[in-house]
Amino acid sequence: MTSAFDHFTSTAASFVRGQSGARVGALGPRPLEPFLLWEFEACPFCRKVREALSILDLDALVFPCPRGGTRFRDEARARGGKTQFPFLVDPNADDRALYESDAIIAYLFARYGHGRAPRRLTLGPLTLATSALASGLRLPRGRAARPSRAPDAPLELFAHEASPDARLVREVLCELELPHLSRSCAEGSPTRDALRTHHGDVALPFLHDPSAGVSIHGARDVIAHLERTYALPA
Ligand SMILES: N[C@@H](CCC(=O)N[C@@H](CS)C(=O)NCC(=O)O)C(=O)O
Repeated sequence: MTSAFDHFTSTAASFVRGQSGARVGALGPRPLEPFLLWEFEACPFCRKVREALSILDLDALVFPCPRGGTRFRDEARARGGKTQFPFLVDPNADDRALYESDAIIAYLFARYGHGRAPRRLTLGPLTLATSALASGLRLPRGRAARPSRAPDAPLELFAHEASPDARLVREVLCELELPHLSRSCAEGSPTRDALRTHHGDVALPFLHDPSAGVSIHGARDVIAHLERTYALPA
């Protein structure tokens, strides 16, 4: 299901982004509710926002909108007025809706961090070029929708943006348009301790699927579950 090539290119993708999102940074006020995020894995603009969420240790309910997707794209357009990703809604601020990755990142660091975003996210064309290169290393994964059936309830993924294994899982969640609560678990995140308290010494990525009543860790087993449970023949 995942090959040595997948692991190599996913590791390379994290490398070209300087491991951005592997570690939690300076935190500001904590939101009560997870953000709502419409995005897709291979989108370089979306990656920047996902990195910001990992650095700020913020959770988001993710609605994957790959090309050709039918499950959430219309909803995103109806809610925000445009078919453009990333699209973020903050339920902690009167459902404030934001387009434009740089504006989203600036908003998140101003409100939930200590003001300024780290340089890896604010180098303009260089940030975008390295993010596009990371996407290119993994093409065609995480870009186009595949036939799937919807889960009864969103899945829950404990991971962080820079984890090569988590990327492989997110690609499948994206292609199958599976909504999921992304629980930020970068190094230094208290969510890691909470996860250990509830589930023992589990490896990341860790997936809880309430519809199937299972909790699984490790990219290979998580992906096998997603493919077996939700993928439909093309
Ligand atoms: N300037 C925007 C650009 C966003 C953008 O172009 N996103 C592309 C995906 S990479 C998009 O929404 N394309 C429309 C589509 O996928 O249908 C930003 O920084 O967020």
